[in-house]
Amino acid sequence: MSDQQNVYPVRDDFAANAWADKAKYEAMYQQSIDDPEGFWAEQAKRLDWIKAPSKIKNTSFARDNVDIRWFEDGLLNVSANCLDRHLDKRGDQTAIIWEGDNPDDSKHITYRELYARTNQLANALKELGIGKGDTVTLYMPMIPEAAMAMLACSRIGAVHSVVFGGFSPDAVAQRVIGADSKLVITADESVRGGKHVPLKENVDAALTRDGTDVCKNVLVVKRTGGEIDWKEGRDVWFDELVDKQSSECEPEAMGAEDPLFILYTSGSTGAPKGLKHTTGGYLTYAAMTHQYVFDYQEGEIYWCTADVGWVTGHSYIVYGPLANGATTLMFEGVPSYPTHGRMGDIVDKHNVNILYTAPTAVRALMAHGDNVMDSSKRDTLRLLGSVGEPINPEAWEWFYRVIGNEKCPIVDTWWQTETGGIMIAPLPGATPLKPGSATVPFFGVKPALVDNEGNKLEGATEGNLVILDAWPGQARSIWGDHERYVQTYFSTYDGMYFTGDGCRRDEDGYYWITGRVDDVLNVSGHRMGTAEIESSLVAHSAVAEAAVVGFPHDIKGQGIYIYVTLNDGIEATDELKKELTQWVRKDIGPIASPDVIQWAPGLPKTRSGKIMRRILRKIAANECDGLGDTSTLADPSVVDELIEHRANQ
Ligand code: 6R9
Repeated sequence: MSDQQNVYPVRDDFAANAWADKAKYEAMYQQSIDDPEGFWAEQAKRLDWIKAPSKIKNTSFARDNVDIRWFEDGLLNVSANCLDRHLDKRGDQTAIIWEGDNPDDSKHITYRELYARTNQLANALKELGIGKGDTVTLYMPMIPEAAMAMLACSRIGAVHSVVFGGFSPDAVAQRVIGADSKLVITADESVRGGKHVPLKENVDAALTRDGTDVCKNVLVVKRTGGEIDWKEGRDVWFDELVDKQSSECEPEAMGAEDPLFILYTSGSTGAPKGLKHTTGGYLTYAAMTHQYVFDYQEGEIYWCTADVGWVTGHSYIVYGPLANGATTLMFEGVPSYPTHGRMGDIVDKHNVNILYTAPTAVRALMAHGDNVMDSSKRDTLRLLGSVGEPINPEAWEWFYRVIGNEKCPIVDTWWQTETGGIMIAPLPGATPLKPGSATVPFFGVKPALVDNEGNKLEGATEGNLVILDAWPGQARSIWGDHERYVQTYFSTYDGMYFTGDGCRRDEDGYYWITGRVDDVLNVSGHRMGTAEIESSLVAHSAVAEAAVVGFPHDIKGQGIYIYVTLNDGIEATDELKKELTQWVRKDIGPIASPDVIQWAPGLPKTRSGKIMRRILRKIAANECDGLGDTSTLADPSVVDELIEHRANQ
């Protein structure tokens, strides 16, 4: 189908000036597969090592021995790679451009300033008793202090766990407990789209939960000056503690396989899992992908619109760009405030050259028509990027035409929290583009498609996307639960990393991600487990049972459709729907807000009691004709009932 459409050839100026043209991509890719040791030994030299690694790759995907190590005898420090080594050459260059929610608020922070403040903060962390191997939870707005906090942790060997600022107190509590965090760093409030979000209040609520007494201190950035409660002895003002510290802090020599951060993400079962990322391989991979995929050139202004609460913010706002000495833009607000032209206005204000954003943001703008960007020219843009979910060809074309003025290649980058960095994406000087395809694998990545039994499928075909061998950026484990890591990613198909995504490969070898094949939803690019939302709902006293599925949504990609069976004697009212919506928002966070709730007197189940989600997905998508075989259901009549009372979306 869609691969018959437009192909955008590589632009001549990119082929001539980019870090890689077609011949170079092919040669490097081949070498990375034939000789991963030699390839990655060379690439590791992009970092400053305290002790250079002599062992390069020591990895096993075998189900009974999943063990992944890169550069294991090397020593390095991440913050020194992102800061210290740039001081001589570009100390006065801007490292971070911060653009506030309010368009009148922005500032530039040079590498020298970022170095000094990060070191002060690192010393402050030490004063709070944080040292190598301790974990610190960050629950912060998109302000430079968030990047400083990540870097300061890495400087002293502490492990950060960033929790997205849109998550609820319960989610914060769960993650503080899961990571055993002695310290939370937050702000009084965050500001998004003119609205204040009470971060400190949420932390206060989180820390009343059982088990959170591991946390001894809360370090609070004053962002708005809004009123907050204060717990003497526990709470500390960021500026008060940091201002008085020395701006020199010796970087800790970390083993390449020491943990750098934990990042929680949703899976198909159970509570969110904390992926463990380590130091040397992660930084090598984040830096290399940032350079090649975005074709980052010295002095360019690079803007990734993600939040630091997600992996995209970790790898492509903070670590990749700063390791490369780039100027990275950090935006506090939302693309629709104060007007829908804001993204373009920011591009013009700061002369942005590279813009990396999400399909959901593109579709939201597209809904306002071609004139939505009229307040800006965007003629500094050179390259566009997309991440988080499949981009439909129509949104791709609009992104290309309206935002990029028909002159910027789009790199559609497929990757995951688990992969640490970009895995499948075009290189703008090497790869012809097909709208809707993430195209071809990055150096060192060996993708394959398998059927449900794990048989490898060749040629143009469709199947489950797996990766056959290790790459330096990949997560090493789930924090505190290696067995779950093995179960989740390596037990479905022995010897292969299973991504959870379905994928098609066309006759040119291009990969087209078709979406998750497990019970994970992707709503506006945010990953959510249906099981998480269901367990939240059944904790409500009115709910007997709940089933959650995704359905196609014009802007969000997927919306959340919920079937609820009420307890006997409970009346099904619109008020109750509102109450359940609030319940889920409060429990998980606003990103989990249901789009549709349908009352379901019964759910379609097999005779063994398994809910047939396939049928519920079809009904939610209004594809009631193609329900397939329902004869194995315990009570086929519930399906008719659900179709008849299908909720209007
Ligand atoms: C980086 C990030 C990962 C899931 C992934 C897939 C979807 C991400 C995509 C894409 C199609 C792309 N996904 N990028 N699907 N094309 N370019 O988003 O990480 O939050 O862990 O989500 O997102 O389904 O499995 P994460």
